[in-house]
Order: sequence, then structure tokens, then C-alpha cells
Amino acid sequence: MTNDLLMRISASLVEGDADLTVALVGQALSEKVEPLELIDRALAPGMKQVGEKFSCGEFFIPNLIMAAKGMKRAMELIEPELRKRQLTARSAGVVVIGTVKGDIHEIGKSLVGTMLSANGFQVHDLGVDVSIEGFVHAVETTRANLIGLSSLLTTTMSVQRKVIEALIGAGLRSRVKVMVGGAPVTGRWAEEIGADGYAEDAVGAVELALRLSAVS
Ligand code: B1M
Repeated sequence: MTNDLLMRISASLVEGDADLTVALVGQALSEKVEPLELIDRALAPGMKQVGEKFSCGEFFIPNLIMAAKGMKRAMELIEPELRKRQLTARSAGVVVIGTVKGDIHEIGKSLVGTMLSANGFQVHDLGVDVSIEGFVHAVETTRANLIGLSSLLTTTMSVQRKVIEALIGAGLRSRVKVMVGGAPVTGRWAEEIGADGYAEDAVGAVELALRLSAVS
């Protein structure tokens, strides 16, 4: 039953039927399906499929927009459930997070932010298309010990490097650990640009943030 429901959620996302996605996600939550399972086994695979269809020319921008709308509305239902499962009451650290300049993909970044806050981090989410100066300013004005840079486009990955260079220039690099992520980002890239770590997904991002906070 759960498998069938998860497949229907995924399919509704791919078809761009946001109302159906929301209804099915609501049903799954009321049937006590774990929110992370919903993301990992239904929503994320659905979005991946949308991306693949876009890549091969079967889907166009409106399909991406409709799928993103379904995903965002589904996340509005799931986020309170994730927060309810907050694992720790103590503050694990302070994180500034955002999607870099030139990039407006927000879903993955927001999911990482939500998961971090559900795990005890105080999160300052700067949004999308965040300027280099915006990141530097946020580190200056918060007590952030971590900064998270999300990038979904090959063309905006270089901005992650520029933010790190700007942090060095502002004398802030030793104060914050830098984590990077997003579909085209790899561990090798993180190493190349001098970041402190890379995470493939939101669960990995929490593990990484906890590890980096422990040594900062
Ligand atoms: Co765009 N897009 N998009 N898009 N889009 C991709 C990323 C793409 C892979 C699709 C494809 O071609 N297969 C492709 C990028 C190719 C590349 O450069 N390598 C692409 C493109 C080309 C574009 C445009 C250039 C299209 C155009 O206009 N011609 C354009 C760019 C706009 C811009 O940013 N300037 C564009 C626009 C859009 C929409 C606005 C229509 C929409 C976004 C809407 C929104 O966010 N509000 C959109 C969407 C929806 C996608 C896909 C289909 C889905 C992205 C998503 O939300 N995934 C995407 C295809 C794909 O990724 N397979 C695609 C679900 C989300 C949960 O996963 O974001 O990967 P994700 O986040 C994960 C991990 O990456 C990781 O954890 C998250 C949770 O598990 N993670 C981190 C993310 N950030 C992290 C930070 C961390 C750690 C982990 O630490 C700090």
C-alpha cells in the first residue's frame, strides 16, 4: 500500500498535478509514512525524473515550474513534521545558508536548511540568487560557525569558490567552516575550491554540519 502511494506521489509530481501531490502527501502523513521516506522514495525521485525528461527534450521549462510548485507545496506539509522530530534541544551551531548568485533553485537548499534546523542548528536562510557580499555580510553579522553554499547549475559552481575567496579577503575564513552541495557539486570540487566539506543530500548535510561543528 505504502509503495503504491509513494509511486502515485512521484507520478503526480512528474505530471505536474500539484493538487494531487498535496492530497496524496497529506494522505501519506496521516497514514504515518515517515516524512524522510516521503522525500527519499517519492518526491526526490519524481524531481529527478522531471530533470531527466527535461535533459532529453521530452519536458520543457513549464514542466519544471509545475513540478517545482508541487514539490514546494508538498514540502510545506512535510516541514512541520520534520521539525516535530527535532532530535536535540541544544543548539548544534549557527548556519548561514543560501543558493549562490545566478542560481534560483531553492528546493534542495530549503530542505537542507529545514533538516539542519530540525537537528538543532540555528539557520539563517538567505534564499536564492544570493550575492557574494550577501554571504560575507551574513557571516559578519551573525554568530555563524558554518556557511552552506548551494549550487544546482554547472555555471554557478564557480561562485562557491568566489564566496570562499571573499571570506578569506574579509578575514572571516577561520571563523566559519564552509560546506557545499547541489546536484553538480562533488567532493573533489569541494576540495579543489578549499571548502571544508561536501554533502550529497540533506541527511548527509546534517551529518557533515554536526561533524564540522564539533571541530570548529
Ligand atoms: Co533547473 N536545472 N534550470 N529549474 N532544475 C536542473 C538543476 C537541471 C539538472 C535539469 C536538467 O537539465 N537535467 C539543469 C542543470 C544542468 C547543469 O547545469 N548541470 C537545470 C537547468 C539547465 C535550468 C535552467 C538553466 C533552464 C533554462 O532556463 N534553460 C534554469 C536556470 C535558472 C537559474 O537558476 N538561473 C532552470 C530553472 C529551473 C526552475 C526555476 C524552473 C525550477 C526551480 C524552481 C525552484 O527551485 N523554485 C527548476 C527545477 C525544478 C529543476 C530540477 C528539475 C529539480 C531541482 C530540484 O528541486 N530537485 C533539476 C533537475 C535535477 O536536479 N535532477 C533542474 C529536488 C531537490 C530536493 O534536490 O535541489 O538536488 P536538489 O537538492 C538536494 C541535493 O542536491 C543536496 O541536498 C538536496 C536535498 O537532498 N543539496 C545540498 C542541495 N543543496 C545543498 C547544499 C548543501 C548540501 C547538500 O550544503 C550547503
